[in-house]
Amino acid sequence: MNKSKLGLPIGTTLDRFIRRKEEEFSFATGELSQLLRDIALAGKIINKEVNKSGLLDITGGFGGKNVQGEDQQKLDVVADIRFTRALKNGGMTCAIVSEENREIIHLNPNCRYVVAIDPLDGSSNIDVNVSIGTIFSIYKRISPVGSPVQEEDVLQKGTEQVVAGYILYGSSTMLVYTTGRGVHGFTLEYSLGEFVLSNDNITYPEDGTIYSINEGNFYTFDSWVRAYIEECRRKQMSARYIGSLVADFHRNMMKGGIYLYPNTVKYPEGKLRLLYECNALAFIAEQSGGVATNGNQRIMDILPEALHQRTPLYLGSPKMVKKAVSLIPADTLIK
Ligand code: AHM
Ligand code: MG
Repeated sequence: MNKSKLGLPIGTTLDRFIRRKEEEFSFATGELSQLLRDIALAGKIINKEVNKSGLLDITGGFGGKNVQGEDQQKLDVVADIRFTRALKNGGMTCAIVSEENREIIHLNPNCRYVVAIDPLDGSSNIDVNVSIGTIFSIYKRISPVGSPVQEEDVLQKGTEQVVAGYILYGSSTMLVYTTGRGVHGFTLEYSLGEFVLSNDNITYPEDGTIYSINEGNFYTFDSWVRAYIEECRRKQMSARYIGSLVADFHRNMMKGGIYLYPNTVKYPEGKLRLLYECNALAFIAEQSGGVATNGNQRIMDILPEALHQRTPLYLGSPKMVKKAVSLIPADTLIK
């Protein structure tokens, strides 16, 4: 049998893997394991909807706007409902912060976990059969269990995450997560309807040859970003940009590369959201050997001030990120 580095066979179901690894959770009561299983279950349901989206009338605009003023896709809304329902019914979550909701969603105050989630990221790719993803972070609340959830419970630094992960709805569907002890990847085995271990202890290559950035914004970037891109071009690196953060991240983690979403004229604070997009990927990157920074601060050290706060993001192989941020002029304060 093909054994993984952890001694568990490749093909072990996520369920069994979580049970075997329960001792990894610092406060192993089984609640976190259940919560992770709830997310996986909702992911399988979303996966079904994503797969048949061309057949049903669920692609395209919903007609509404999310809190960022962006058009909501029907599948964005569907995914938000599915995850909220799964977390509510699972009974382990006291509150959710979601890209699709302006305010905190309060669930059972007798629970101790807060979930920050982007239910369906890369929404501009939904209609065109291109990879999309779900991103999630789990935090332990600070205020006492049983009391109403406070802002301080959700505005925690990324360093406080107890679990982070993503689901990639790509050429195959994968769930990748970390509890702070390595990064493990599970592929959805369709005939079983189960996520099974396919990539354990994933290692982010120290260096790489892929750079991922929306180069259409070239002239709106700071000069140091333009200089970095020009260097990538001179070195004939590969430009790869899907426009779905999870897919771009996953490829770069597997092959070695850098993802950049700098501040631009349109997005002076950067586009990506700290709580439910950047922190989870930063945790996974660091756990696998990568780096995540906003240019002058480690992403996970940023103390969030608002639920939907944005940040510039430079994420990837340590050597590449180090090179990129070394070009930032000392007197430039990047937000
Ligand atoms: P979304 O949450 O509205 O889907 O936006 C986030 C997405 C990321 O997945 C992706 O990396 C980025 O926005 C792409 O932005 P752009 O189209 O400006 O390059
Ligand atoms: Mg998003």
